[in-house]
Amino acid sequence: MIPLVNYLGYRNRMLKVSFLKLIRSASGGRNGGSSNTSQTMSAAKSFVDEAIAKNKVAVFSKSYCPYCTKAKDALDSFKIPSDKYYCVELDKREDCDDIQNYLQSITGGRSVPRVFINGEFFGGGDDTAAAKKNGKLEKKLSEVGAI
Ligand SMILES: N[C@@H](CCC(=O)N[C@@H](CS)C(=O)NCC(=O)O)C(=O)O
Repeated sequence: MIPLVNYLGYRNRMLKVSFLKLIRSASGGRNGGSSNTSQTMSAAKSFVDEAIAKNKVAVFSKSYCPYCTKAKDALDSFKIPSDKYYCVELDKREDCDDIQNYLQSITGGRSVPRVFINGEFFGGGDDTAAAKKNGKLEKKLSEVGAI
């Protein structure tokens, strides 16, 4: 027979564990956000899809990345109106991994930057800088009404 005091101690510990699990799942996982559950993946998908659909130019960047600076400098030289241009620094977000995983699934690569123009993947940093040099970036931005 289990003494009542032992049983109550065990029950309280189990309740505490269940409560902690509930809090973790509600906040999106152990790291408070990026746990690769289908819920966080679909949130990342919605975020990316919306950014691409609502902006003529969408850039998924990291603040410390030199290739991202290259791409942003090339795009900035064309004075794209702010309501047509969106740039997000993924390293500032807790769902960075989920977003990169989703970007990989739609572009074939998860490196940054990922530059989208008019809903289509345009390229990375080297591609965007090269396209500025050879005139293809200006042509594209102009064709889609971004400038
Ligand atoms: N050739 C690529 C290189 C991009 C690249 O290497 N980016 C680094 C950051 S500077 C990266 O994405 N590393 C992996 C990561 O951050 O997940 C380009 O021009 O975009």
